Amino acid sequence: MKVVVLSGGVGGARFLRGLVEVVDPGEVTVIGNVGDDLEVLGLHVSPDLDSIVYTLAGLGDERRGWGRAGETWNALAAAGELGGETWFQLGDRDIGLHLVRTQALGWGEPLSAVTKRLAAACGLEIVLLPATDDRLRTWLATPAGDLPFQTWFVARGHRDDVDAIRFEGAERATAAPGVLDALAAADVILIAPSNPYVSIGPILAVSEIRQALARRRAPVVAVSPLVGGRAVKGPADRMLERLAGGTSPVHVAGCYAGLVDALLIDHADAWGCAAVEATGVRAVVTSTLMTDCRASRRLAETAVEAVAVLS
Ligand code: FO1
Repeated sequence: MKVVVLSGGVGGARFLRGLVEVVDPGEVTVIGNVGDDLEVLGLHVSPDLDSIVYTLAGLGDERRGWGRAGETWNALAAAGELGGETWFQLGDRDIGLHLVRTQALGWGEPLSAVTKRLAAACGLEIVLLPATDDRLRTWLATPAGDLPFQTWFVARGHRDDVDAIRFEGAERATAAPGVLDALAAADVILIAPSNPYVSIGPILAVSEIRQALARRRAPVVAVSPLVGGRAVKGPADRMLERLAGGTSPVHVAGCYAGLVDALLIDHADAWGCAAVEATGVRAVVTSTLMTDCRASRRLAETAVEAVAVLS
């Protein structure tokens, strides 16, 4: 069964870790968010792609959910002593990856090609594709002004309310090689339990990808990132409240209007099923909290099995 997953970073990576235990990883293609990418200390960082690589390779820091386990921070400390920026924490081992990527991009290799090499070098069996090779960056309009994604998320701890989201470069961006073919060949398309606005939003902002989903042949199953109307981690609940008017399952489904056939929601949100189903989207109630690998596997299994209730 060919499975395509649209994914952000930390939550998406945890979901994928379960998925590769229930389906053949060789049949899985992941389309990753690049709206969070940034240049820091001259290095090109792709946080969401890297969270996926590190998590699936067993190299990731479990507690943080980003970066590598057993990390040291000498290069960053030295940069700081020399007046360099340290607000975005790059560990020594992590920097190794960014050096390889930045050099390759510098000599003209597309992000998709270097991502393929990095994923293979880390032993990944899945295909990992950035949504686009073009420059696409997420910006947030806040009461404090327009902020680039990582300034809002990391430097300011996503404390600013978000009034609007903009994806710089999206209007010209085309899908990375392999993305549209994977979507066309998929037996099922999954949307990971990632933030619909800033993790999945940038992927859907690439019009070729949105159109491919709108005209899908395969069923699309999304997993809500909320449990009891609250985000497990990050600002998804606050964003939904402000931008969609609420944090119930139907507000999550509304972010994917016309693009999904089923939405997996947590038991704690089961009361919201009827409103979701009234929009023509099947609601499947399950445990969505990925507390450990077993929970991730069960969630992925339920997502894949949800296809059966759709046919
Ligand atoms: N998140 C933080 O909250 N603080 C950091 O200093 C930070 C550094 C960082 C370095 C590399 C990387 O791959 C991810 C990093 N993240 C950090 C996580 C990342 O910014 C976010 O989790 C994602 O962009 C949101 O999906």
